[in-house]
Amino acid sequence: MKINSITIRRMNMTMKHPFTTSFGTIQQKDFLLATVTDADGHEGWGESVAFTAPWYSEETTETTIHMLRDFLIPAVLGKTISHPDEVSDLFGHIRKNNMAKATIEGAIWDVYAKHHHMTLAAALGGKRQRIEVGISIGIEEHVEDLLANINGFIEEGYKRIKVKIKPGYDVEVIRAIREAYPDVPLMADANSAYTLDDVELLKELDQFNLMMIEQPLASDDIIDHATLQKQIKTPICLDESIHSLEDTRKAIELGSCKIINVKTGRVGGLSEAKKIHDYCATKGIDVWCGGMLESGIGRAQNIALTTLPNFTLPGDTAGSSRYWEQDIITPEVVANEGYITVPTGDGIGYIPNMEAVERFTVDKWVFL
Ligand code: OSB
Ligand code: MG
Repeated sequence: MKINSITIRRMNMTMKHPFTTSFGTIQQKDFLLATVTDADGHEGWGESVAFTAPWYSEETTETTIHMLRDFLIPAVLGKTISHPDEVSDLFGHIRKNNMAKATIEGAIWDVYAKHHHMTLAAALGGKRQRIEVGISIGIEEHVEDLLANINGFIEEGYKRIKVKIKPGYDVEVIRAIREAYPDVPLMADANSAYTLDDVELLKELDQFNLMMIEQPLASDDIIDHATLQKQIKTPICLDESIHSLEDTRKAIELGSCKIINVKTGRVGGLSEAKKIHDYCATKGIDVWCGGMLESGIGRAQNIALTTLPNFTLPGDTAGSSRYWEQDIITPEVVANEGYITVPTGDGIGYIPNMEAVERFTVDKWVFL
């Protein structure tokens, strides 16, 4: 399969509702789409999950443009590859910048699957025909608004609720949710907002039977998380700290977590995500697929990844309507009673809605 052309689009889409985490609020999504074509005219799509500002990780929309234009696209354009796993070798001389790498690698996986007339899910080795998903709910200034949001999503059929916490918005908020919903599968994501000085407070969360607490401590830490895990019953799930299979191995060996949130962008692509999935399966560590408020293209990739067998816990891939008035794929992603049906068309299985894609495009570069 020869990589014939790559198109990068800078997109600007407005989310229906602002989404607030401990690191800030996002409503305007400024991100990139990559389209890769092979010599037979198959077209694969990928999405960059970097945000405008380096809040979640060090990458931004601007750094991904720089990396793609000056390093990553030149490394693959015109090359012939037989399998997407080879892309990481072509990128081998480029350190980190995982979200930029995953943008191209995801598009190459999609072309590869289309080239072989199979679904991306099947190309990855996934077998599920539907995946179980939960919902990630942002911080609200008033707990009544949070409870109203939770209620709305439970009525829509979502069965696992994730809420964001931060210092000053934690134990009492979780207590209020548990009083209203004693049995709902519930978890909390701190996005690195605490330190080991907060151990007593984090221990208080043990009483609420949470499925897990996601990334309580520093975004680059696996040592303090191991110390914390020894002192709390709630399983720790790592998100920000895990960038590779090697990070995963070290975190598991240290006892830093019992669960891993796999995000393709954070780990540099679907091939690395699959390796992490496979390794965790051998270690009895559950994984689930995280989200980055993606458009339908990134969501489609997440759905395909989640068909792998060790994605045993519901992910954050909610339906399109949770984020957008109009998504950029046809059909849109629909979550029904907490399940998404895996599409059966070739590649990502959803068709980019070019009218919508063009409408949200603010810049475009074609590399031949
Ligand atoms: O930490 O998982 C996270 C959104 C933006 C940045 C980081 C995170 C999130 C989410 C939302 O939790 C996931 C989604 O709905 O796509
Ligand atoms: Mg997270």
